[in-house]
Amino acid sequence: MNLSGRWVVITGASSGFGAAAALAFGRVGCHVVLGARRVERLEAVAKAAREAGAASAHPFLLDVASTSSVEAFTALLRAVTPRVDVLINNAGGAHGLDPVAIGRDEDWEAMVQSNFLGVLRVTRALLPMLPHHDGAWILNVGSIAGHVAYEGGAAYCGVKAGERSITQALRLELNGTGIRVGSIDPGMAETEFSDVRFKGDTARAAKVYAGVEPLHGEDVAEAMLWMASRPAHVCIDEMIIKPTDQAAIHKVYRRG
Ligand code: NDP
Ligand code: 8X3
Repeated sequence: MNLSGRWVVITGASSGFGAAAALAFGRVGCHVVLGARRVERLEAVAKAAREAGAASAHPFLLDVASTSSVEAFTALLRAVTPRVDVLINNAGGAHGLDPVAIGRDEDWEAMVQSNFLGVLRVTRALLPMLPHHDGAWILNVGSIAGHVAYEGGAAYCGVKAGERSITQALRLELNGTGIRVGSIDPGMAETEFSDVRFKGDTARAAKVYAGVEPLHGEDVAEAMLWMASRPAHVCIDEMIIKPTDQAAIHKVYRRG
């Protein structure tokens, strides 16, 4: 379906997949509404989306870990549009790679708040704005970590597995409304993800991608755009997208 003129809300749009999605949906003439905590970064992404062809671009402060922030974001959103055609629940990430034995409460809590509760909060707030029977989409960003666990990933893998359950439950709850619900579950992608996970230790973050051609934000954004532009009767329930060098979560081919 033609997405030109449709309203797309993207959480976590200040970097990585979210920023790339703002440009991808902007390029096809959508209105994009962008949420994240770093507003200056959002403003730069919104400007780039306008230059790429967005019908309009709105950068609004959003902390998905706070119900009052989600409510304030929704009020700003309602001031620019009564409807949302595509909601991309992308905000999130990993904090730390510690085994459970030495895991830290603040890391676990941050991951639950953004990746899991954030999706519930934002979806609850925006659901009344999604039209029935007109090709609307809720697209949650999960991870291959939600399919297979790894050492040091108990909390992150757990919340991404939880995100899959939210997607599945929501699809059942919305059956009959015409609102589509799906998830995109990427593998290794070079964004700010590892910088955040390793708390600014850029050398450690760079090692994650050493010798590998990882996914880039644009690869995932293009897949999101493809999912959202299927005809209204087609729902892509789940898409796993990985670098060719990553055959499985534990099997990565490294050159040199
Ligand atoms: P980035 O770190 O580049 O982007 C994360 C985005 O989430 C930023 O825009 C950040 O904005 C936002 N964010 C984080 N916490 C909050 C919050 N509490 N409220 C609002 N926004 C928040 O990483 P990615 O683009 O890679 O990550 C996007 C999603 O993709 C995440 O859910 C991540 O778990 C998932 N993912 C990433 C993979 C990878 O290898 N990169 C693979 C599979 C899934 P700000 O800090 O400004 O608030
Ligand atoms: C991010 C991918 O494998 O680092 O969700 O968990 S992984």
